[in-house]
Amino acid sequence: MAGNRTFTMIKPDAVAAGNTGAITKMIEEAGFRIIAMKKAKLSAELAGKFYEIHKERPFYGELCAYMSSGAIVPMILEKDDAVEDFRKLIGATDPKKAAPGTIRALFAKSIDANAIHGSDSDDNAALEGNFFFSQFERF
Ligand code: 3AN
Repeated sequence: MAGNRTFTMIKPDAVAAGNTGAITKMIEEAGFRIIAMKKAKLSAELAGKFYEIHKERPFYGELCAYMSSGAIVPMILEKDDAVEDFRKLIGATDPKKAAPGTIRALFAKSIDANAIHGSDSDDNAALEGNFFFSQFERF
């Protein structure tokens, strides 16, 4: 059964461009409730831990350097079918392939600086949410 929570993170390119508010507005207007949210900055070491599942991929080093290059805005979100519906809202990894009107089509600069992260499964949503937030930071 599909779960009702997902995890997202507005990435350094979108935060630096001043798009945090516009992206958060799209998320709320699409029916997601914000359970937890903060502004943070990952060290390269913590970015490496977060993206450990991509360790063997050729872009891993670049990805960790990029994700620790500036502020991010992680959030836990709630909605029915949260993981699947949120992946639809953000669009494909490569913004050139992202459907019109999706967050990545509107705000992403490139395949690595692609504006926003969205969990790919219920299990990863729980792990990723726990990586950033303790129990008392959830509302
Ligand atoms: P998604 O975030 O859409 O689930 P994944 O899980 O394939 O995409 O990749 C994780 C992250 O790695 C992406 N958000 C993107 O920032 C980066 N990435 C994926 N593919 C590439 C690539 N070919 N070159 C550089 N970075 C990439």
